[in-house]
Amino acid sequence: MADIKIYGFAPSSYTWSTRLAAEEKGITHELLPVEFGSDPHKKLHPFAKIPIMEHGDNRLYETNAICRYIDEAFDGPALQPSDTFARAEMDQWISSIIDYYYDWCIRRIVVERIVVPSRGGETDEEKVADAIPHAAYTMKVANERLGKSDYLTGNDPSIADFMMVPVAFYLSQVPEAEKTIAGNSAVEAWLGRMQSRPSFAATVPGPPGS
Ligand SMILES: N[C@@H](CCC(=O)N[C@@H](CS)C(=O)NCC(=O)O)C(=O)O
Repeated sequence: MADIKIYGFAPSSYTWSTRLAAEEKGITHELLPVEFGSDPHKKLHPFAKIPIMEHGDNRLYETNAICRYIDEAFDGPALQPSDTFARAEMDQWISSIIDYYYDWCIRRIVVERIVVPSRGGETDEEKVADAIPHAAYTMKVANERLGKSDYLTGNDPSIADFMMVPVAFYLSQVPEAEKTIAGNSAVEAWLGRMQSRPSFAATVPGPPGS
């Protein structure tokens, strides 16, 4: 039996981050699907989102809460810095990823470019074009930080890095990469480091529909 259950779908950015955290911690997880918006789903998550984690009788939603729980409930490598400032910086990055990076890079570009067409819809080109300078700016900010250390909060990866991986990886896969992430050498080097970790190979989702 796996150490924890994660309800979600492999391509979901937030689900992916929790799976990365589990792999990095060295625990096993079982990925279980949900029927979006169904009563069983709402029983697991009152706002009908993914991911949701179960560990015995403990059930949690919200990616940051899940990643922290994984880190603190199990033995294994620390996924959070011990230094007070670095820990606060991790919180700063997690909030920024959820509030700014996810919105500009994922919701307005990647979802429009990859998810919408994969479901038979049409990309809102205006929405994508409007988002490009904002997404480029988010990458510039990350690039400045990653120019100072190998990871977002120092010399070891933390939950902030595991939450940034889906954003940066998906953005690097769309044509808008050229105008947003490309040329940010520190982000590109960081993404290369993150992609070379076994946790990435163990969790990277296939193309849409696979
Ligand atoms: N604040 C939540 C956000 C979760 C979220 O938005 N998940 C997306 C998938 S990556 C989702 O459930 N989307 C489906 C929807 O919005 O209906 C978290 O941190 O876990």
